[in-house]
Amino acid sequence: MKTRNSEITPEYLYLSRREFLKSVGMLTAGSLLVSACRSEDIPSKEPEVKASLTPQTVSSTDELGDPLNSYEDISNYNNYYEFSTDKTSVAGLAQDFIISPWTVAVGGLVHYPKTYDLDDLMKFAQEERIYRLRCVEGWSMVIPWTGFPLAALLKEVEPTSDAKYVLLETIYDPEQMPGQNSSWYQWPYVEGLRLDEAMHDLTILAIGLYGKPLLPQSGAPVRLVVPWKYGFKNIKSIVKIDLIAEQPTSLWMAATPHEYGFYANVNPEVPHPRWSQATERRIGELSRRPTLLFNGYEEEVAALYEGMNLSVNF
Ligand SMILES: Nc1nc2c(c(=O)[nH]1)N[C@H]1C(S)=C(S)[C@@H](COP(=O)(O)O)O[C@H]1N2
Ligand SMILES: [Mo]
Repeated sequence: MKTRNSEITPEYLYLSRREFLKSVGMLTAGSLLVSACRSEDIPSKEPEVKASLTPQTVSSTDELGDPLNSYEDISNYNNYYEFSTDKTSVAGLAQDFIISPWTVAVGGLVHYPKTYDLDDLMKFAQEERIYRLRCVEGWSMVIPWTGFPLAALLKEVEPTSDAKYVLLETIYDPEQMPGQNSSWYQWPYVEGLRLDEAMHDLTILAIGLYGKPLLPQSGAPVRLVVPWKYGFKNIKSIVKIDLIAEQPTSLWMAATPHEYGFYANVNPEVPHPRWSQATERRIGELSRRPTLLFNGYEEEVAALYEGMNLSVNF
């Protein structure tokens, strides 16, 4: 039985999306779960129920002291071309997107291929990660995600020694996604990472933000977040993950290869062919701020690219 997002939410929420939205700001996601999952009932040492979203956002800034963007900004200014190329229209067009049932098929060059449903994904130990998201268009936001390292999932399926890259794919469903009827792009949306990038601790699969399950416009029910790369690498509504031997071609590389490359590491010194990447507009701020190499995660990720010419491998 298919369930519309705006009606009853998946088993893991035990609450309708409408009630849920009504409660936004009054209750935390943790307290909305069945009583057995209430955070105050969870023993301090070994949490009985791991399958709950982070109860609440504790910090109001990222590690650089930048304030979080508001839930409203994050949920109403979106790039999701399957629904619209107009950022402020995505939320409305995506509101009835069906996110349950949902599965993510993980296969290719792995020892133990597995199809994960949402309950399976919820069983990974969830963490809150406050990350900057820097879109290649020159704007950025600070977002408190809930999710788990992609590495945790990859370790379960055990990539073979031939696996060098990870290919991720968005759902293909033109009936629900009007943008997929456009022949400008080769649908479905696909993105890729080198295996070591995918295994990096900063790389997560997100299922929530601000302690609430993802809304469709944010890539529900599960999307990639890889914070040192341009926003387009952060593929939404994933149904398939394949371990492969060769570097894959993403939707954006296929569309405009001279503008978008595989690595897409945030780099203020490598301009887009049509604009500078030296500065960015933080949503909610008036003046532009300087863009940071690797989006401010240089210390964590620079070692992945030792010896590589970052201006060639854009
Ligand atoms: N499937 C899919 N994933 C996608 C996109 C898209 O159009 N389709 N847009 C990308 C771009 S360009 C950006 S900047 C981020 C935006 O994420 P947000 O809307 O949650 O801020 O999603 C990325 N993931
Ligand atoms: Mo983007």
